[in-house]
Amino acid sequence: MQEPSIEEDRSEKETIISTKCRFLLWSCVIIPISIMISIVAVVIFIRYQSSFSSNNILCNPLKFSDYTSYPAGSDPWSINNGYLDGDSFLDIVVANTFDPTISIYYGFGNGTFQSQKLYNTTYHVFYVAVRDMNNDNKSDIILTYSTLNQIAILINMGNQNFNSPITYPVGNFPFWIDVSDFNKNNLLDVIVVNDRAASVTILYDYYNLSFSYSKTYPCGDDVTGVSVADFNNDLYPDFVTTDYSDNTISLYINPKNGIFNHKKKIYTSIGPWGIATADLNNDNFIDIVNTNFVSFTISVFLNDGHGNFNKWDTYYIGGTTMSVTLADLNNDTFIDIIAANFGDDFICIFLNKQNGIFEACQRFITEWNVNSDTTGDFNVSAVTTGDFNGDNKIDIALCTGQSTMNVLLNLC
Ligand SMILES: *[C@@H]1O[C@H](CO)[C@@H](O)[C@H](O)[C@H]1NC(C)=O
Ligand SMILES: *[C@@H]1O[C@H](CO)[C@@H](O)[C@H](O)[C@H]1NC(C)=O
Ligand SMILES: *[C@@H]1O[C@H](CO)[C@@H](O)[C@H](O)[C@H]1NC(C)=O
Ligand SMILES: *[C@@H]1O[C@H](CO)[C@@H](O)[C@H](O)[C@H]1NC(C)=O
Ligand SMILES: *[C@@H]1O[C@H](CO)[C@@H](O)[C@H](O)[C@H]1NC(C)=O
Ligand SMILES: *[C@@H]1O[C@H](CO)[C@@H](O)[C@H](O)[C@H]1NC(C)=O
Ligand SMILES: [Ca+2]
Ligand SMILES: [Ca+2]
Ligand SMILES: [Ca+2]
Repeated sequence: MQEPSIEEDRSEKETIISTKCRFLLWSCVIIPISIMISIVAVVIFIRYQSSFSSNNILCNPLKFSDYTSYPAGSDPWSINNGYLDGDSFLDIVVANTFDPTISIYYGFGNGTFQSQKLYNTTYHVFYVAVRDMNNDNKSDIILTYSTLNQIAILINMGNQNFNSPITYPVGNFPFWIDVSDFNKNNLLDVIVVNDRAASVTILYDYYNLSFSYSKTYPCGDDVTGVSVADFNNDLYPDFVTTDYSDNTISLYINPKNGIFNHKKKIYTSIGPWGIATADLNNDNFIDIVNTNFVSFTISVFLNDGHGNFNKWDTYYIGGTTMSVTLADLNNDTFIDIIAANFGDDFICIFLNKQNGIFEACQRFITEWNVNSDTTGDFNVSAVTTGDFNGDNKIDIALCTGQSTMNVLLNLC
């Protein structure tokens, strides 16, 4: 009876040992290995999450035609588009900073344009806006006469004719324009940044070719850009500026009478320049994008739902950048970002991941360096968007330091 007992004892011991072994095996080998594998898997997943999710983004990567190039005047600095003659085809207007002209490219509606038609203005026009100022259903042109401390309005007379520019005094070195109706009396108001006066001027109530009064509001140093939008959803237009030397944006909320009194200073990255506003995450609150000339980036501020912009996301461009515009390029109802690279020959497009977070820059070449020098003279100074060939896809037009205006058609 001893033997079996010993046997039993041994087998019990073996059982205990084998249990211990199994315990050791699990605790010292399999569990740690599983944990390590899981960690590696999670890291890989996080690392490539953007590329997994990008599979859901339409037209990713985007496709555009090679650019078509049109001559412009000397150093075009600003571009915009609208319906400038009687047809339903978009036309493009460019401000030639080192010529006393603007160029208008009348569209054929198929993505091609007539060669530039020049209109006399003055030297050093740094911004061009398009808007029907006198409510006759013909789009007019508003310009900054930057070294004359004026803005100018060209009233559309039809048949590709404009009246001679009528000028209005503003502050020191007007640099950027937006148009709105801040006091909601159905007369348009023009807001102008005065770059060398750290202020904006609002010219109120355009009627019968004149404004009825104006007011000036302080901003940061070397204020560069302005964008008007209703940030707190009270149906009154507010505005935001980029303050280049202060690394801030200045936000003014409309106290519902069109007269502004409280500036909110928000820090952004280094050398804020261009600015644009739109609802980027489809929550019905307007968000802000600005380019940062010095840090080669754009900042994206998402509205917290109360008109507050407490943090920003940064996206890298890889060159000095001024102009930015917002449009849905892949028709998924989420607004994408198009930024011009002034220090190089490409534009950056940031596709929206459908939540206000963006993919990395997709580059599109916009101008070969035709003089084959290496000084970067192909600089993309400004960019605008519109459906230029009537296929319901938003196309891109831009102007460059090579004195060209280039069109890229969306092939999404
Ligand atoms: C666009 O339209 C114009 C004027 O009708 C025509 O001359 C030109 O060939 C067209 N171009 C294309 C690419 O269809
Ligand atoms: C534009 O200016 C040029 C040079 O000053 C002049 O020759 C030309 O006649 C002007 N054109 C118009 C339409 O005023
Ligand atoms: C305004 O002009 C456009 C063409 O530019 C035309 O299609 C539209 O019918 C006009 N609207 C009115 C109210 O006249
Ligand atoms: C428009 O302005 C002109 C010139 O300033 C003036 O003579 C005219 O009476 C004004 N018309 C209206 C309707 O205010
Ligand atoms: C192009 O940009 C560089 C800086 O990025 C600047 O030094 C150069 O003057 C610019 N060229 C033109 C033609 O604007
Ligand atoms: C864009 O989307 C809308 C609605 O989802 C659709 O009706 C339209 O055909 C699309 N346009 C293009 C060019 O795909
Ligand atoms: Ca008009
Ligand atoms: Ca007004
Ligand atoms: Ca508001």
